[in-house]
Amino acid sequence: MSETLENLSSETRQFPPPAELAANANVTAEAYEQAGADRLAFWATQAERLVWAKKWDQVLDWSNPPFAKWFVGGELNIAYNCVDRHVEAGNGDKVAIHWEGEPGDSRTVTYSELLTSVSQAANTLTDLGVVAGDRVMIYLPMIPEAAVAMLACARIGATHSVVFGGFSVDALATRIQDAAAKVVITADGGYRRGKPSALKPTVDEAVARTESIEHVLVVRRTGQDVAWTEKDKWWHETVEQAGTTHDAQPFDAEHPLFILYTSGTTGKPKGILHTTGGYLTQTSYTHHAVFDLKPETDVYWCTADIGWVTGHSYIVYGPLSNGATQVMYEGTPDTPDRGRFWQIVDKYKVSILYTAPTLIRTMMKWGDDIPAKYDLSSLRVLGSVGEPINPEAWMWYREHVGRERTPIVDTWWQTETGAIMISPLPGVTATKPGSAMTALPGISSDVVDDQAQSVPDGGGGFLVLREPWPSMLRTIWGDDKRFLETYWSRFGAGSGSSSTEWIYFAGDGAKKDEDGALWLLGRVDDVMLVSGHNISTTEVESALVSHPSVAEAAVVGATDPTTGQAIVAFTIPRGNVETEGEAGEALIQELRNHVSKTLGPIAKPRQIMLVAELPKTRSGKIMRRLLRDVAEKRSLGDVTTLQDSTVMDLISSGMNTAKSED
Ligand code: 6R9
Repeated sequence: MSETLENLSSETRQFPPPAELAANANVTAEAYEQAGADRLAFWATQAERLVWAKKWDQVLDWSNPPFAKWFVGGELNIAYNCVDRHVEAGNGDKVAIHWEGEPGDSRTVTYSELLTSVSQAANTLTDLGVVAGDRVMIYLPMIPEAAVAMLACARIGATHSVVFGGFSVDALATRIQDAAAKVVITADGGYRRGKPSALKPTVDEAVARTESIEHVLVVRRTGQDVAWTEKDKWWHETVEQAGTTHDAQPFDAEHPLFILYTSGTTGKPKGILHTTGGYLTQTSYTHHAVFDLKPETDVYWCTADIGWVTGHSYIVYGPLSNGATQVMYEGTPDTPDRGRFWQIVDKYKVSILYTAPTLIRTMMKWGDDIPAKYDLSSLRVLGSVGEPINPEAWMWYREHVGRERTPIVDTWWQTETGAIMISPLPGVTATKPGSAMTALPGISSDVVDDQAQSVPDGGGGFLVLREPWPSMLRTIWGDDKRFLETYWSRFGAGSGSSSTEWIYFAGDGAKKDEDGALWLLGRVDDVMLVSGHNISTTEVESALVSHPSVAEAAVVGATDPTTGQAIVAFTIPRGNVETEGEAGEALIQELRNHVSKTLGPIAKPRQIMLVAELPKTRSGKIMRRLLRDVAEKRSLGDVTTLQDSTVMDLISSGMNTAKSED
């Protein structure tokens, strides 16, 4: 029993899908039945969304688990599916990308123009000696060239590896080395927080430190000065001068499409490898199903960076394979002011918005009056991804952005899963604030105890996937053993048990509520063991965020002489809340009591710190590991993936002067 997670919170609010959306939904409840009756036939039907140069012989080869092959024998070209076929269908003049630069400049890219650019970039890469199977690093700001570069690689069968613009020399060099990449595509810089922010110097240093790079292609975005080496070529002097047609060749369904590095908890980053046919099938289907995309009328906007898997699957491959019109934004949400996101929604009449809980909580902190100033009536579906969304953040999103009309899809997935796995369907599911609800059709997820037994409704434990899925990672680049150990060795056949079932363990904790709906509870590494109870960070954080004075909270377990671990909370107050002196002390006491009342005395934080910011990764995930270091007064571990390194100095100095509560 002590191995499963406590279920402390309960939620009774529920929102049925809007009638009109349900009546016209792309996907209905029937999909669950079809997939339930024959999962592989269901995925074969979804694969028909794509154009295949050669049809597959077998949907799934799972004879050598955990190494899956999907659509065996099939051949297709990804770029053809994302670009050419829409032009051939007569939609060349349709806008693919409404691009908005941070300083307010903008560009419109139609599908025909995208085809020209992708063809030119494919021709240039070929001229530079890049052939199918080679690796190309992409280190770019959020500009249309980022999508063009990815599609050009896919078009010629080169494997791309995108690294967040703004990652350090170290992070970039390690990734170049691990992938043994031949070319880097970068820019002079990009705009962030109202200023040009250089990228090229990082590339120069990383290239100098590594052996494999032969050429560096440089997009001119900011016009800032750059140092030049004999490996460098301007994008506008090569790609933009290259031949405008390119004949796309088909590749095997299992041809490597991209490597995306995730930091992992320790040591060397893991190169997550995705391949062609299964990946595009599932990203295309889920984008159509989960967002109910109507390509003729919708304007879709995913606010992610392309350096995150969300940018790969739901800016580039999913939306473009579906012929969507989308918005792409270069900069930060508070440049020139805190209304920027809503101004963009209003300007382009965005109808589907996909963003992250970190942004929603930031907007909550900034105040309700900001979105209230804009016309957001074009919105019809809202999505969330990246972290558990606290019920109160969900309600805020519904009320102040969706204006109580639009459904919210909370989508759970990972770099490793490649595409959305658990989510409501906007025309089918009655949603509960804070719950990702159920696995999508064709996906089998479960919550199990440490013996791999399904927990009953009302119970918590480990989130696992019981059947392979089309967009699953195929391995860790160059390290099959680590792939097996990291994802397949905790439960089932890969754990050395007598089971023959291969079970993928995602690293997340979850619970099933009384109705069987799924609630994600954060990474199991973050679970706190307090007086023999396994308490999830998410539940305590959500209890804090449910207090009207709190915008955001991060909770960690710190060693405690009496309880084993004690709960330490870092809390960001909402904009209008008084936190100085006695008011701050009183708020802290009130918050401790609030958590105790909401979840029970076992979850009462020992200590609460009021802070202005939390340490986050570039994709907005809270780095609890660093907060644990602070709470236990250790020196900080690896900070290379931290978005803003000054945040930790502020929090640490606050911690050293704070006194412990009882
Ligand atoms: C797409 C993405 C994966 C981890 C995942 C989980 C967390 C993502 C979530 C969520 C709760 C959601 N996560 N979506 N937790 N609810 N809707 O984020 O990929 O960057 O690899 O992170 O993010 O912990 O395991 P990635």
